[in-house]
Amino acid sequence: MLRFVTAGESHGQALVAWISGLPAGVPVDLDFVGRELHRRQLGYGRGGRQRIEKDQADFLAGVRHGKTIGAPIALRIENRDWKNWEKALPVEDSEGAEDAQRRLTAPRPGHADLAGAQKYDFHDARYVLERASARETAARVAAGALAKLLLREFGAAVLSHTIAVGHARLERDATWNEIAAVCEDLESPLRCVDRDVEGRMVAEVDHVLRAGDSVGGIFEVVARGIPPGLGSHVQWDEKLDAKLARAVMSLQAVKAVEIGTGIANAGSYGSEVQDEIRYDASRKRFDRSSNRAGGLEGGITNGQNVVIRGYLKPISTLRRPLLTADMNTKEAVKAAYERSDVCVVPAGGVAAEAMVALTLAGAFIEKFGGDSLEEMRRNFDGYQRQLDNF
Ligand code: EPS
Repeated sequence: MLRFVTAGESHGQALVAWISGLPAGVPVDLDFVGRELHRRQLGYGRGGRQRIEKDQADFLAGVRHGKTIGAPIALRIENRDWKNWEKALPVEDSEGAEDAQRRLTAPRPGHADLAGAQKYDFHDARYVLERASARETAARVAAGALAKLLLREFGAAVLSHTIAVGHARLERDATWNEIAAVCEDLESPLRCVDRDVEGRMVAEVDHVLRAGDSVGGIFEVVARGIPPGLGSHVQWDEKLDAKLARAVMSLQAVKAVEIGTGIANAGSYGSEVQDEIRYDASRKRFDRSSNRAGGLEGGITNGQNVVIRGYLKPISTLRRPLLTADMNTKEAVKAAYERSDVCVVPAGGVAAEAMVALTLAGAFIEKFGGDSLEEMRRNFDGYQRQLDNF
């Protein structure tokens, strides 16, 4: 079973990820991991923090001579900003340390601040926001890069692009080649495949920057090369669409998840929604005339691209803050403002790629599992023969 967890506060020493269940023998391309981390840091509308950080994963365990060894993998991503926070977030308490604390007692509507403080009985949201921060997604992206490297061995890839920022929205489908090209283009401001639409997205970000506001949007993750038969229809917690929805929903600020064109489908007739089946004799594979199901039927992959969208609410930190109630005085005050991003849709997409890749890699391991990559490959090849002869 593929498992991973993270640790780390946004302004603590480092983020840490622990990943277990990858087979031995998966080549670990460190440049690829670094590039994935870099991609997550990009995007128009990010705050000043990205000029401080240059995320890099240091592998501490589980990778030797450039390959996984089947043992748990541990990695660490340094927070360069820590040096500015050592006094505010010291590990050991000391005389006078209280004065250096950067307390936050005016909880931001929409943030974990108040609910988290109540839950843990803190009268200051600092420890809550430090862990709730989307900085944590850097650790997920490093773990996700390992999942992508496993998927790559089986000819599968996971990418994403931006569908909407605020009111600016891409109203057409994007091809895989377009998505691949925009993912390659690290200069693209918002990773949208259409330059005109992207221009309108940039204008949305400019507008909120001026107004002291923030903006959300929609990203779409597409996984290609996924064989039919991953996941299962037999039990609720084995359904792969449910696992993917949970994985993407777990990302900070994601408030809705859509598989394929699920939202539009709910308002359409069956004949307009279902993807007709045909047989491609040259590939010896069944195929579809369209992919509104987003590659999943009954909780099982059907061999089409897996398509999953995440809907991000606007960031809850606002330069022109909303009203709130102080946690201690209970007085009506303006919500706290800290340096922040105003738009994170492209970064959210990269983090979602990682979550989708980890979920799909988990499904691959469940179906084709083995202790080594070669054992897994034998199982995969045997299944391909089963499909050839179906
Ligand atoms: C975040 C607030 C900002 C973001 C941060 C997430 O951090 P800071 O307060 O240090 O400027 O930049 O995201 C990252 C640091 C990152 O690498 O994604 C928040 O409150 O969630």
